Amino acid sequence: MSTTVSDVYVSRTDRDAAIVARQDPVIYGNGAYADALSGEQLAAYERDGFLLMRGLFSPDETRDLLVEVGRMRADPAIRALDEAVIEPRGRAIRSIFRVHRLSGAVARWVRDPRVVNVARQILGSEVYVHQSRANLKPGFEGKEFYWHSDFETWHVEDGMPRMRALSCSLLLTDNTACNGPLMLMPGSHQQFISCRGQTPHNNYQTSLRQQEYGVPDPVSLRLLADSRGVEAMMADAGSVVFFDCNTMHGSSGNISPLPRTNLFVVYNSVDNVPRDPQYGLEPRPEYIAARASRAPVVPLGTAPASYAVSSVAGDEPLEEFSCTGFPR
Ligand code: 6CS
Ligand code: FE
Repeated sequence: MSTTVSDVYVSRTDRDAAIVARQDPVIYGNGAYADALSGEQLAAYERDGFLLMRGLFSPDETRDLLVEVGRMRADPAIRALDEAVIEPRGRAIRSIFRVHRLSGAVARWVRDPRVVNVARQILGSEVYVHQSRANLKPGFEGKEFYWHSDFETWHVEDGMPRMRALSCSLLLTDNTACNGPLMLMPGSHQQFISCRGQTPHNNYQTSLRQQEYGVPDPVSLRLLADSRGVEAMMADAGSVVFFDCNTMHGSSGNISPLPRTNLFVVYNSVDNVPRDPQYGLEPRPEYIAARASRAPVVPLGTAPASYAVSSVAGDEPLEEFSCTGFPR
């Protein structure tokens, strides 16, 4: 007799929105799988669903990675790739995905023990990169990222089984009150908002520019916000925000003259490997959700001496990115 495993986190149906209590731990194991965070930091992450670590990377390291993102932004070969997502209105690049495969410096950053060991400790296992991206949010043009749970998308559209993944966001520019800082709802990771509306095929072709499915309803958002408010991650460049895959977050548009450029890596537990997407959806492309390349991230023994591109020669072999019309 075939048994169908009922989905704990049903979403994207024609049923009304609903709020479901989280059925997964936040910290896996007892936080002893790696030794990166203190007991106090772990407790804060478990309570809030995120942790801000100010000044985790030095100004030099942060500047070198910002220069590297700027190089990718200016490279016509990269702009021609699907990995480069354009703003919904205008021509500026909104995000560059799979940056850990397009840049040796970023390939090194995702292995930096200051970030990957936090993920290994919280997720209680070895981890691999489910997704990486640079959200550029350029001055004047950077549009908002409306409220959402990443897990809601990764569960429905990528088939990620459980809440055993997290995002690590390195602020490459100061995130201020004026340039659209990342905002999170403390405690929201403990509730899963089931969203109404069936996902169209190839949804990613619009959702990465402006999300229209998997958008939580205002009543549910109000309930989460009324519970413990909203916190804006206003911090200097070099700071890092770790946030749980289900923490409700978003950011306003950037009409300031200054960019708000953040580098993201999504670490998923090797014990939480995505299956098929739900509802018969086609798997999203590799540059958005890793399927072929799920090798566990091997932490560097120590933090690199520098992230200046000249210093990271000899890194992991980067996949030759295929693009028409430009030399490899
Ligand atoms: O669909 C995704 O995977 C992406 N969408 C959002 C709004 N955040 C996570 C991720 O970059
Ligand atoms: Fe997100």
